[in-house]
Amino acid sequence: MGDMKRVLIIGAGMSGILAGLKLKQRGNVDFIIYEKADAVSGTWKYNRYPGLACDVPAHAYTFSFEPNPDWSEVYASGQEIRAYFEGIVERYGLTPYIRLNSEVTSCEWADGRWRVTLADGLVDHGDVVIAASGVLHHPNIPAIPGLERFEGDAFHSTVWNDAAKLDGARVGVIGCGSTGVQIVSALAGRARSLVHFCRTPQWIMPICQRAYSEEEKASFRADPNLIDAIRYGDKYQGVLRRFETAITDPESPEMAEIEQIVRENLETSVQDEALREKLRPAYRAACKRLIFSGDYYEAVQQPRVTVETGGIEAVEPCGVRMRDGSFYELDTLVLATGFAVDRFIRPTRVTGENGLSLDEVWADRPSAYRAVCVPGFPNFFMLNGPTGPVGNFSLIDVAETQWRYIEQLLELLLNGNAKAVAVTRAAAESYEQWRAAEARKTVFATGCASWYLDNRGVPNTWPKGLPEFRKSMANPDMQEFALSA
Ligand code: NA7
Repeated sequence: MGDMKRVLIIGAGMSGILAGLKLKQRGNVDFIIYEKADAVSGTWKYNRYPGLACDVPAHAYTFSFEPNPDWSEVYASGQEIRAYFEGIVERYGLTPYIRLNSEVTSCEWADGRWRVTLADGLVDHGDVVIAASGVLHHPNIPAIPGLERFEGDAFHSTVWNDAAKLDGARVGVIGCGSTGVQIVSALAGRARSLVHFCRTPQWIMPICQRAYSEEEKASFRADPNLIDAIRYGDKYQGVLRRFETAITDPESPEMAEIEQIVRENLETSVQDEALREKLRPAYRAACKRLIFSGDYYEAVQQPRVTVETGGIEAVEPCGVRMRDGSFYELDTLVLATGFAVDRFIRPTRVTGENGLSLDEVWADRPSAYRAVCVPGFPNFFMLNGPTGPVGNFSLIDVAETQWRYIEQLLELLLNGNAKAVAVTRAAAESYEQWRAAEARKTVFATGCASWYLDNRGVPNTWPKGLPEFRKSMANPDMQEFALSA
């Protein structure tokens, strides 16, 4: 008694909720979750665009310990995922531990503890900081000349403008990552005209989206093994294994199989030859994050939809001017232009030992030992931090694996066996050398631009599959950590 440790969690998205509920279950630890937004569930709270869904099957994009028999479709909508996380917060009694509208502006390691400051001036102290601030959070607003002079509504996909004209309007969508593809698929039947500005076309993996029937849901409820059979059964695991082999060995038969599926999808789904050639990517499948969609090709073949692969010259007050001089008059312009992917917890100022700031450590690019910790930053752990697995995997799975690893280090602190734990510089450097060398061999590095690549063009990702990830994260190697009593 009297020596209860305090853990400060940053972010009440999926990862922060996970950390909170695990600490609550452990008991005998004081913790709080600071959340910048006015509601929980992170990316699923911010993103509200039409067509938003997770491209990992719903029963696999679920906490392993909280299966959900009620998912209404094979691929859950963003709204339903948000409700799932809100339900978890409720059921685990986490609400009293979450402080909303609380942006953390700085974290400083001083006198063996973390001093955390919030935008509203509040100062808190804790023994441990868990940064669960998300991967794709800060919008990338493209530097297109004239954007600010557009007279209609122009907005990034993460700050959806509910007042914007869509139905019966002339809509443009810039960007054809997963976000742009989902938005275009959803708006195709609604807009008077829809232009998809698609600078670099994408390979599309077909999926079969469908609703679960009431009978199916009842059977999931009655027998959770049926849910496990979807998540852990041969079908989904087979798809995952094929993908993992393909990304780590671009010359494998598995990669050839994926290439054949996406090529066939293009050939058989798009009737018009000119459109088909426009939509044909000039790089390898899965080099950019594969897009999973069952309705995009159908959407772009609708009569009022145009795919524009030319370069944008400028945005003018009434629309978009192309480099070839052509002009699209628009009422609404959606920027599905992705994220500033090198930010992670920043702009929060994080200062570790000897006044070393995370900005200095990450001056070249963000990196982290096993994606969870940084040398010089004791008792500071990240969930879904830099260099973690990001390619078409369930980030819930990833966060759970990382949590089991972090938990073992945390336990040393919580039970008083150590006051501080930090990864050594040597361990972090040798890990990063191995990781970057392996990452160069993945399909992500075969010659396309994507948000996976760092500023050297090296994928900033875990370079293997999930089974290897779980194995490598099973137990911390304590020789790689420095403990202080
Ligand atoms: P992505 O996958 O980073 O896609 C961004 C898209 O925006 C991509 O098509 C870009 O084209 C395009 N883009 C960015 N800037 C411009 C400019 N200036 N002009 C034209 N086009 C531009 O982001 P998403 O939000 O779709 O998806 C991110 C992740 O969220 C996704 O992978 C899932 O993990 C969930 P480019 O390819 O660079 O030519």
